[in-house]
Amino acid sequence: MKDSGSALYMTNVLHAGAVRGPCLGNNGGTIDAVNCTFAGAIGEGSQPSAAYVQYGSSGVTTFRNCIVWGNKGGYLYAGNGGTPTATYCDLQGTDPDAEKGIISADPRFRNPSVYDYSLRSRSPCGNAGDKTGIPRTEKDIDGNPRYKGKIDMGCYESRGDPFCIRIY
Ligand SMILES: [Ca+2]
Repeated sequence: MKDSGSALYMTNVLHAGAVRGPCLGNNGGTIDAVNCTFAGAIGEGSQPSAAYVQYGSSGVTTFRNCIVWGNKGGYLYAGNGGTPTATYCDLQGTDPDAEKGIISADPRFRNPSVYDYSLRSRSPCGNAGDKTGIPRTEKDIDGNPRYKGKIDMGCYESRGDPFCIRIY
């Protein structure tokens, strides 16, 4: 997905398993990504297969409550100037920054091999998002309430692992 000059607001988007090019690119546009998950880009093709590519210095991109993890070609790539802004995100290959809510830890996806990027229990992304401006009625990508405890990073609000009983 590439923004060439327009304004794009995206929320609760799962971008998984891209085989060619970046998950998201910005060439002079304004992108606001909230509660999105960018994961599993395979990295074929000639373009940098990063999760995000900044093509020029004029584009403005902000990531908030997003997970960027497991993309073969890299993560947030600002090749031609301009730097995306990220707060309350889990970013692979980035130094954690507690002041900005940035972590860099395995998000504990449930089963990426079958494109299940929901969160397991004890995910570091659980309850780690920023609720500013997000309405109480907000739903996640599956239509489940976003406000379950504090809000999570990524497109899925975690519900915890299924309850299991071990029978001997
Ligand atoms: Ca939560």
